[in-house]
Amino acid sequence: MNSHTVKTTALAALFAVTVAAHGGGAIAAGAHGAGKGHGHGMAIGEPGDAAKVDRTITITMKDNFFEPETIEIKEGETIRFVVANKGAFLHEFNLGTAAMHAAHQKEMAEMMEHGMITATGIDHKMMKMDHGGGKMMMEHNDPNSVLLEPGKQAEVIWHFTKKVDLEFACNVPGHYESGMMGPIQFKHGQ
Ligand SMILES: [Cu+2]
Repeated sequence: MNSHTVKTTALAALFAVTVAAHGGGAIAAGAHGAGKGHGHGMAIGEPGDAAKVDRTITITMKDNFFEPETIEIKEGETIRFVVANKGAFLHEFNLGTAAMHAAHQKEMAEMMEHGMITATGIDHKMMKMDHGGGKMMMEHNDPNSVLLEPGKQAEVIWHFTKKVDLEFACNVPGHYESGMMGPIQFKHGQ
């Protein structure tokens, strides 16, 4: 299977989820939490090893923006992002390409439509609920992202294996559009 086939399959899966959601029936998105099979094939790097962290970067999320506004890293670095939501709304810190964020924004809009998330919180029961057919709702636990309620803090450890056009972004509906995103700039040298 080449990468084009993989992408197509993932898109088809995403489409199937959207259709199922609108049909009010079961939502099947089993691959959502696995990272692999989610369409991006981890081309953006890989989950980092906590024992190999090079640096820690503190990220503050407010309504609706990030501090800092840009992130600088070096190719090959493993970064521990300590992410704190100091706003009044639900926010996400997500590492990905612009295309990944666009796809994820559609998923989050579906999640909001179904009450799994609200403007200010996460319905953990809805997130884990079995909606029939033995399929679980998409649980929001990709290793390249964290979704945080107001006042919460969490870490994302990421190994940036190679230079690629990346953004950090919040894909809670409306936030990316209002500027809650920034570039990840790769710097040369050690
Ligand atoms: Cu946000």
